[in-house]
Amino acid sequence: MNTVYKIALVGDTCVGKTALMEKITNGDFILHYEPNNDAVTILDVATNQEPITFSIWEFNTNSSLETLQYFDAAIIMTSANDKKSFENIPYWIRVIEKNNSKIPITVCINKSDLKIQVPYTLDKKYACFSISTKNSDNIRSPFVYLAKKLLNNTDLYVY
Ligand SMILES: Nc1nc2c(ncn2[C@@H]2O[C@H](COP(=O)(O)OP(=O)(O)O)[C@@H](O)[C@H]2O)c(=O)[nH]1
Ligand SMILES: [Mg+2]
Repeated sequence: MNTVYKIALVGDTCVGKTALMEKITNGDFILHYEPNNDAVTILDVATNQEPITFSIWEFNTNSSLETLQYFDAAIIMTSANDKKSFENIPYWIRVIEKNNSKIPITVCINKSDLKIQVPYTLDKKYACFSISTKNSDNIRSPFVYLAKKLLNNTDLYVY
């Protein structure tokens, strides 16, 4: 059995968390907005070290933040056209680190297809990826980064 790593996908509403999960599981891109309850997506990742499984939990406004203590990693998502979603990055970092100080965190700036740049300076210790779920641009990168971190192997190759 693959080792399963639990990943928390957090961020403001409407940044594209569900859209990314849908894209990953079946390649569809949802155009309309549907608020959803916690949803879990399973992603099997083949690597040159060992196959692993990510169990990705999308957090919404009702999610218990204390459950973050049971996670192995976190993705904070923002949206390129939503200034507030950037202003909330420090809040998410605080909440994650309060509950689980050691897990790897990555920031994902979604909707890069909109060609908008919100000026924001992120602490260098957090990896940051600009992605477009809509165009599938760079959507593997946060997961490859987390796989490398979790398997503690910077040379890890993800197929
Ligand atoms: N232009 C653009 N729109 C996106 C992208 N990803 C998601 N959206 C749109 O953003 C809205 C909110 O997406 P959703 O996944 O429901 O957000 P969530 O609340 O974070 O789960 C939807 O209308 C999506 O179609 C993207 O990469 N580019
Ligand atoms: Mg959602």
